[in-house]
Amino acid sequence: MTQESNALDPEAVSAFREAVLSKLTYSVGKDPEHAFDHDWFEAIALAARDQTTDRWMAHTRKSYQQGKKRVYYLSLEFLIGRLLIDSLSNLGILDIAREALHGLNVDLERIRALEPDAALGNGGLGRLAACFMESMATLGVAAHGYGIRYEHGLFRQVIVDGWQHEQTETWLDFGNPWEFERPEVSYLIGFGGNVVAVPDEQGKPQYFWNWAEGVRAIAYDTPIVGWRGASVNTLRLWRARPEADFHLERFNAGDHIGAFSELARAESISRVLYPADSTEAGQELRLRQEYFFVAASLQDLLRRHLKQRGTLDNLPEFAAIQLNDTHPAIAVAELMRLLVDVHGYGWEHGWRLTVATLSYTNHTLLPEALETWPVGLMERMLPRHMQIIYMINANHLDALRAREVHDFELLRAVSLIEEDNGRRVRMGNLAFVGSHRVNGVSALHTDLMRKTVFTHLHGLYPQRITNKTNGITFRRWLYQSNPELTALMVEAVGPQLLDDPENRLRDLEPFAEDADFRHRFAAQRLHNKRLLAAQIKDTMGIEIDPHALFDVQVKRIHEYKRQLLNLLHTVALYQAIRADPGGNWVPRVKILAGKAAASYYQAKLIIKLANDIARTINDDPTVRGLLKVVFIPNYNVSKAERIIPAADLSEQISTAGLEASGTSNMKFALNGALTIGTLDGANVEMSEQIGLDHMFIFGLTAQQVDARKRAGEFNAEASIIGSPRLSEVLSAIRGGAFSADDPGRYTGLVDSITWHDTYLVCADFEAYWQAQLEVEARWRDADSWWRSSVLNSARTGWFSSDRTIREYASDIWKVLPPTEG
Ligand code: 26V
Repeated sequence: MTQESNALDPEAVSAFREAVLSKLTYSVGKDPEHAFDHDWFEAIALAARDQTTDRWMAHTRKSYQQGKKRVYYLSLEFLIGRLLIDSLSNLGILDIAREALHGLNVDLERIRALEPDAALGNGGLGRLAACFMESMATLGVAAHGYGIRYEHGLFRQVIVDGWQHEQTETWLDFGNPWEFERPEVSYLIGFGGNVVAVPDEQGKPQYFWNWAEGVRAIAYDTPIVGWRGASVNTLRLWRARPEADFHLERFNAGDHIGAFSELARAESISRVLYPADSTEAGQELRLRQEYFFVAASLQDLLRRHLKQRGTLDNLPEFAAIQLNDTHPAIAVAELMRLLVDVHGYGWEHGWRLTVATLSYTNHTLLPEALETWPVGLMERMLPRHMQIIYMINANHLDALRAREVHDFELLRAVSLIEEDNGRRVRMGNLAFVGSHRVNGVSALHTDLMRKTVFTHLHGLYPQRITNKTNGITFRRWLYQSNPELTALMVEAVGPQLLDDPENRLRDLEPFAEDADFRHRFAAQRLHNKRLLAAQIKDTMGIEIDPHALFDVQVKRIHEYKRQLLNLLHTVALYQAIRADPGGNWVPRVKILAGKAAASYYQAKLIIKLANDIARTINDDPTVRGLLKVVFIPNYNVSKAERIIPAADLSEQISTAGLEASGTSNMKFALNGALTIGTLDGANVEMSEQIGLDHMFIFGLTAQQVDARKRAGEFNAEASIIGSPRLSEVLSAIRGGAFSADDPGRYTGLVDSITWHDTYLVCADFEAYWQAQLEVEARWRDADSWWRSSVLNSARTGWFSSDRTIREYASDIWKVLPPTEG
């Protein structure tokens, strides 16, 4: 895409070329004659980083002078992906760089593929944090992201004989050209030990925490540049180091391993990202990670605030701290500890400052993902915090009793301590009471927060819960990942589209009626499909027809996301084709990808089933390629950038009420795919924006799902008996039609959904089948399909993360004027 509207400035081209050559020589230490592609990558990245750095300094200086309020986004995950094209594109020098490198016989496309993904996140939550960082820089919101610089990001998925295996991801092996190490920005973080109360002059107890173990947090900064270099913010990630490198006396005494044990223990904190996205909460190392990054970040931001303002009295006027899920919720207790124990504030005053500064985003209502920590563990690891939590809880419950709330069940539900299965601290409740705003990530999800998990707290604090529907950055998910489609759109509606897609995308609507435009739109998308097909052929050896309907489901593998429903449909289609091989079938390619948590057996079995089904169908000559199934291994941000622009059909089929928002749904629609989906998460708002005529909505609603749950209706026998198609599919899978080597492999899986269909896969099967028939009918009517496709792109502007951030900025952080309407 040509984002610089005029012809390239030859001076800029040669200046960039010189900059790259200079980096290659003096920073990488290579002669261009002997440089490997990886050396070129580093040189280009460093040259781009210099340009970012110039703006970064200028912007930071300006923001200090202006004394703006700052936003601090605390997140254990930032799923960034690659940064090369992102930086060049946002700096407005992508074409300049390409041309400059061309002159050196270096192909930017080849170099781009060498950059490892920064996969410091599991899925939607981490990717949202990355989109938000980019949007905040674009909108000029002075923001700092705070997180952990994991040495190993999300594992690499390899598929061996159809099963997922996990391998470590080593993204830092060749260094990281985007970051600046800041050894001088370091804080000591305490763990364990005990608390002593010493009376002050007035006889009031003062609390001193004598921690037993100290770990050092070292800052690493990555500049994040906004669109057209509008502004540059900082992502500050902490690395854990021991207080002392190793124990010299122990080493000299011959204990060569023990001398390093503290080092290993300290460094384990930033060693690896927790690779689960909803299970396995509750391990000690995880709590150490949470406290480590929260404590370092709060010390850092309080130091900055004090340096600028001289007092913490006005903290909420100049700092807004957003907690990305409950992972940083210990911030409530830590901020109180810092204000009261360290900075000498009275409890009440400290509490007012804390609540006014913090806000919390909830990203899931799944019970297994709601964090709670055993009281015993907390007392051992963070004894002072446990006291503070007890104190917050006592005040919280007293305040309710003072308001004549005496209902025992209610008090029990809103308490910060769960008493039922061993005493545990409820981090969601802690985050809720310690924040002035608590938000959900789509209208339905927010509504369900009010009605379910937080219903009692909502009754007590009715103003606190607010909705902020998620968004995505169009710079990455349209301009960078789909440059040709972007160019076509710009040609149609003008270059303003690039600066104001939220409003200007709509200008594409009339083009849905323009046959020539539709043709070109479809042709461009065919080009993307060819690219993906070639990649699949190269990497997996599977031949797919680019003219077939590309039906795509890519996301973490989870029972509630119902990849299984998609697979049941695949088998039903397969059986239908086999029954009538000469029929007039719509050629279709089912594409799936996603990672399962290592310990999530059922999810891993679903991956195996996908691969078993793929092998059987792809090898069956009677199908004649009319149906192909591909499970693309190791799904990540870079693969998403290639897969999403090539999709015709986007699968968003979670059990209604369980997907908080979804964000790939928005990426697909923006790129022209039509959605088949349930009324769940942000699909609801999408159907309002795009129109039901241009999506395939099916299945039980959240209300109907809830009614079944209340009635305990999970037995699927009736659905199976009522659908001969479904029963045939299930008996084939159960009977080993896809697992001849181990015919019983799926017996348990099929039995479990038959007797207890928790995610209502069978209940929704027929509706899904019917919706898929509509998909096929629409696909056959190319005019109608492409009209809808154009309208999907045209009507997705509202899902820009710029809109989402503007809402946070005006309603929660108060760093921008109120939004209209
Ligand atoms: C929970 C846990 C628990 C234990 C270990 C590690 C870990 C990591 C993450 C989580 C929380 C998962 C919540 C989550 O990812 N929610 C997703 O958030 C997206 C952005 O708001 C949203 O689009 C998805 O619908 C929602 O599932």
